[in-house]
Amino acid sequence: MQQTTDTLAAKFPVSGLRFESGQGGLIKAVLEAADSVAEIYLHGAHVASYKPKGHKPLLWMSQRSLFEDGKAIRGGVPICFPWFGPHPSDPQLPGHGLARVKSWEVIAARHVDGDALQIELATDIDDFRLQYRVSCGSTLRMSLNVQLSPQAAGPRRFEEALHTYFSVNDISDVMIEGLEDAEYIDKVDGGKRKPATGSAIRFQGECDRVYLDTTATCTLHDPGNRRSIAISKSNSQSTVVWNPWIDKSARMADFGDNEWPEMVCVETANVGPHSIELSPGQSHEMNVEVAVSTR
Ligand code: TA6
Repeated sequence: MQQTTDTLAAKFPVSGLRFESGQGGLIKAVLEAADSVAEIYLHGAHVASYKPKGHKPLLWMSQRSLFEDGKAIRGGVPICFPWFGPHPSDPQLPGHGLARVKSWEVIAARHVDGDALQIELATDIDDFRLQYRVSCGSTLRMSLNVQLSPQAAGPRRFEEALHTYFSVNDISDVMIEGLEDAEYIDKVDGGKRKPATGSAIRFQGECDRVYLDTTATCTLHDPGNRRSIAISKSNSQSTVVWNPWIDKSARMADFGDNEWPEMVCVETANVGPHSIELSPGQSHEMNVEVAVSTR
């Protein structure tokens, strides 16, 4: 079925759900729940915004983001799959994989847990079937289910990340708790593996760290917005923390030179040593829940 705003509205007549032409003419689903509103583009199944009632938007979006087929959206929650970062052998392939630069199909929409609205999108990449559920309510819940086709010739391995960009008042005042006991790969220092720091994360420069063997809930303290954000997860062993700071921001065309103080990524992932191997017919589901509280 050709997905247009009209055919989608007719196929998914769920109260609080509508489909609109968004930025760049890309179709987005707007989920208006009792306690929050969210926007998800079919392009990349990309959660572009989430705003709980009484709070400023939780997710950050660059003013310079592209909204074009084949290009990643800079902000919100990009889905990284089936590889994380540059492709291991072919630099011509898109960074962070194919899932975020292709259009997905809406396959379901429903009310869940009383007053939350849920939309489900799906796509096929190689022998993998991806189904992604986004639930918009008093919290934001995202579940990425990956199944390897029963017809696949043999086991296949993949990396995945929900590369969430959080909006903060000023990165210099931000503190992240939850990763004090995790070793990490420091991509700002040659990819060296480093011991756990034993302390909360604060930012005084570019930060690009893959925390390992961690299932911990992270708490992002954002005093300038008088809020904290709890990021809890399941079936994820890696957490990535990123702020590009000044120089890296200036090198990205789709990232404003002065935007770096207002964002930080805390990414729910299975990457590097935590990549996932599936046998034909097997599936894996990674989940994350984002909850805001006033400080
Ligand atoms: O998650 C952090 C990271 O891997 C950084 O190294 C930086 O490249 C960021 O992702 C953004 O990647 P992108 O391909 O979206 O520009």
